[in-house]
Amino acid sequence: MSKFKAVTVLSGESSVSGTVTFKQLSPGGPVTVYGKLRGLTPHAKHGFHVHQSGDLSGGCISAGPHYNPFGKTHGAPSAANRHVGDLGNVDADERGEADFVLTDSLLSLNGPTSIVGRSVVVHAGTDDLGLGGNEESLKTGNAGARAACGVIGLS
Ligand SMILES: [Cu+2]
Ligand SMILES: [Zn+2]
Repeated sequence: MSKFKAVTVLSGESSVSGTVTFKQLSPGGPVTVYGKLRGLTPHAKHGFHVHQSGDLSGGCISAGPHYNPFGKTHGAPSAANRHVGDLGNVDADERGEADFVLTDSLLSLNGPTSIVGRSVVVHAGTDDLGLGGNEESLKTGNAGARAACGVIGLS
């Protein structure tokens, strides 16, 4: 059986940092995402996405747009119309920390739409999941500044 594992270490021009681990037990199977983040705004939801590029040479902005190999509009992880990179929001607790596990069926760590070598971005604001009623909502979810980012590397 093939297993795929990848890790991202996040940092940026903010207090936000942490690690995100991805595991996929079979080539076409779902990906489980384990995250531990700190330095977030307490009791806030923060947009959480896979962005297209693993080039962070100019900071998190260099990661480009949400990873979108199928040319869809932005949406919730559960929506039919979503970017592959759309993982919704993470919930920060009263200490500004988020410790979460989620499973996603569109992400892959292998094949033509692999996310390995791309980036994870955590935003300062909340992702409106494409329901904001304006053009930007269908591109970025209006999640605001890029608080921290990191490249997804094979583990
Ligand atoms: Cu993002
Ligand atoms: Zn998106």
